Amino acid sequence: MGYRVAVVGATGNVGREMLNILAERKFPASEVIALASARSQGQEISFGDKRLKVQNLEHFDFKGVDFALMSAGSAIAKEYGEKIGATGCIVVDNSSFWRYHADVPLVVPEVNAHVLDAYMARNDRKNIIANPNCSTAQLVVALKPLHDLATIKRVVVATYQSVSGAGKEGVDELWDQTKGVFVNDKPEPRKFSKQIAFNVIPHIDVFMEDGYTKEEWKMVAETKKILDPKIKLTATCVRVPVFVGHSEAVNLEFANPISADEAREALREAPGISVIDKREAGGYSTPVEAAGEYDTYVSRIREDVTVENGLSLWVVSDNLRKGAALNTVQILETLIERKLVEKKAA
Ligand code: A2P
Ligand code: 11C
Repeated sequence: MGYRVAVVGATGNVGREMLNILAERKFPASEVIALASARSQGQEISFGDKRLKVQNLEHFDFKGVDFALMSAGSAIAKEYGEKIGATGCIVVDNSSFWRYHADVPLVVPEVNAHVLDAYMARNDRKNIIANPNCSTAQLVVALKPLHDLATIKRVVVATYQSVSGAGKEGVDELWDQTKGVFVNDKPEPRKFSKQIAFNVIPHIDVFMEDGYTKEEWKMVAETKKILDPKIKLTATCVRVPVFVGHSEAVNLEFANPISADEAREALREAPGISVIDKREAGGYSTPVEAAGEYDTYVSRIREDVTVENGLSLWVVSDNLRKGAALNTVQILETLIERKLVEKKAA
């Protein structure tokens, strides 16, 4: 017998990718259940070579379900997270709702899998584990081996984030506007605040009082929680007309000396990373190559001589995979590998 796994938000960009990844990685599931809103009830979606009929979350009973992978936004995470967890089902939630709760672990397995041991040993746990924001996940995967080597003091990052980060509506808007430009019938912005086709927008999520956006704030708070609270980080998050794959230009200041060669070597050895770094035309990664892949790609590794112990790099990953669905499935795999869960149906 395998595990019973429910995907909440199965019709969304990330939910569909969760189903793909469960199938691709042959997750040991005896049953996979697709859940979404009443709007999608009865719709059929693909899971490997099978079709699953979407069920309504509102009427679903989680008793006997081992894992709930949630990607249906913060409101659903708030309404259902604790209720599902109370049935004994382990919830891995991809929204931002639970991430900053002190008693909910925020996990990127390559970086802080160990926090799951302490969490799963607690009797008072909510059974909720949070998945980070996509732009943070790929960043901390790349930072971890460098932090271990020379201790990162400060990070300055500019992101180039694809429209799939904004869900199905974001993808549709780029597609419709791009086609519209050529027939002189450009739809008005809906999901984004300005035209996204053939443009870039320095605004993701809502504005905060200090002038940063919430997306930028998330990168600060989540890097501290996952990697090290002492790291200082400042971010500028930008939406670009790319369907899948977030890119990041990262500048780092370390406490100790580190050369580009040492950094490249450490990154090559680290889990979840591919180094693509030839100093020639095309010798770097872009979202087109990263889309559909598991790894975080690191390129353009070079010393920054304008600060003591400085490095610059370019980091690209599939935001729906490492940034969301893959990381979620890796959390389940880690729980199983570390023998932190038992099958309910066993
Ligand atoms: P639905 O397609 O039925 O609206 P995305 O982030 O790509 O926009 O996807 C959001 C996901 O969250 C979709 O699967 C969506 O289902 C789901 N969702 C939204 N609202 C609810 C709800 N009230 N109950 C269950 N699922 C929901
Ligand atoms: C984006 N990073 O690209 C966002 C999407 O907190 O999980 C994910 C938002 C989040 O728009």
